[in-house]
Amino acid sequence: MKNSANFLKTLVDIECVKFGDFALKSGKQSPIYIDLRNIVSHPSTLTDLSYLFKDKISNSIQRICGVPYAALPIATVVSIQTGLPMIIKRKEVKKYGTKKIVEGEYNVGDKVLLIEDVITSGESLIETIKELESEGLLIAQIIVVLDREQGGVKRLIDKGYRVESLFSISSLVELLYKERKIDNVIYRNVLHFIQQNSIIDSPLIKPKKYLQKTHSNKTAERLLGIAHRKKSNLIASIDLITTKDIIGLLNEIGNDICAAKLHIDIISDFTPSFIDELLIIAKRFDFLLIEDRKFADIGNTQLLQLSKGMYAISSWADMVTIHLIAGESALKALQDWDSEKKPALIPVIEMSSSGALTDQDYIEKCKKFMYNYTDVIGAVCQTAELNEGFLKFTPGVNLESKNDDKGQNYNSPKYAIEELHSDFLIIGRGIYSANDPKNEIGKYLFAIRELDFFGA
Ligand code: 5BU
Repeated sequence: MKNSANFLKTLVDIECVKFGDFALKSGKQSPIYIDLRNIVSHPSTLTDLSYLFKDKISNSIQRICGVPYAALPIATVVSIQTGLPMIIKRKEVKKYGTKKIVEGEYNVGDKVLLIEDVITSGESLIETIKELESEGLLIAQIIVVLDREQGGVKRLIDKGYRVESLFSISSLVELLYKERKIDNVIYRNVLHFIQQNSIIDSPLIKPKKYLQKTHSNKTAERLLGIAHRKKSNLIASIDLITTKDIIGLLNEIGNDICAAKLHIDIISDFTPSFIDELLIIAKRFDFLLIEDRKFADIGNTQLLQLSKGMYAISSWADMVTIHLIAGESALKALQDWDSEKKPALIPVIEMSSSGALTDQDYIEKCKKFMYNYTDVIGAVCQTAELNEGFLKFTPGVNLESKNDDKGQNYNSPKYAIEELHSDFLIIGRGIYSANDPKNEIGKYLFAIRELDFFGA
């Protein structure tokens, strides 16, 4: 049996760890490359690795499972070394026969050790955990071979799991440096890279330039402040039709959003007390409220719709959407309204639906006058570029980017931010229709943080 130092040196020898200048999928350059899959061709190294696992395994473990595919051989060897039976989680459910997702023998309630080769964001582990848990298995322990130190371990610990790693990238390079396998330039480069790329809670995260927008409108300022604090420019569109579902979802994802957007008139069991509940939750989780009413009438009617009726929108909404179809006079009426409680205005100047009539000509007409009104903080749009300081809100965002069958067009968060230069992403079904909205919103947060949206 070899010790940890020898094991790590062997990883370099068998090219599971390489140093140089590598292009990552994200487009970034990395001074270190890690791929433990090659280990299967080196049975003695695989055996050494299984010894490193042995001491760490809790006595209560009843089953071992590896995250497919890379960790499957590792789990197999650990199973042989420890005598603990293994189960396999399939990557895809079989289309015929048993349609099982988990192969092997197990009982509901069995305590499972989950093994992963490398952890970055923790995404594939979370996916596996979800599926094992839905089979009634308990994830009692998670051991990963190498932690890239980019937030994945913390994310899982925050979710309440017991997670350990055999090595972290910094412990790996420290050891290799001590053993003179790498020089101090590589050593420093890798440490610098880890610091720069830590996704979650990095003390190095700086606000991105266009979120440093200062805005004279108080509501815009508050929205920007929340987005900075939470490192989230996500606005959840809560298009649910019962108050219970809305409150339930906001309790789940409230920490991850800077604002919630509602269509108050689709709620089937609305009572004014729902607004009280909504305001308490918004305060507790620190997010703002947008009513997506899309006012589109003459000034006088808009004012009545905004402030009267059972929804009394202006009494609770921080922002409202409006169409500018009625022209400047209707916008002026809202601006001139003298009221203590007045939502900020977000004109819709371009829509996400197929065949929308909001063409370039319309957009330009809107832009001609909307900037003159201090209640206007930005606009809902897709491709339109806004004047400096105005906030761009973009709906039609979905990680799956598959359009729906009712004319909605979707872009990925990456596209919305990098190509459309959106400041705030509005996501509806992508989050509220997910089986696990909390987990799903984590993917959106990961996507935007990976883009350096809030990074240096
Ligand atoms: P979705 O489930 O992510 O497709 O929901 C999008 C939300 O944004 C939904 O409430 C729409 O009413 C809203 N929306 C939009 O999709 N496209 C637009 O151009 C405008 C609003 Br304006």
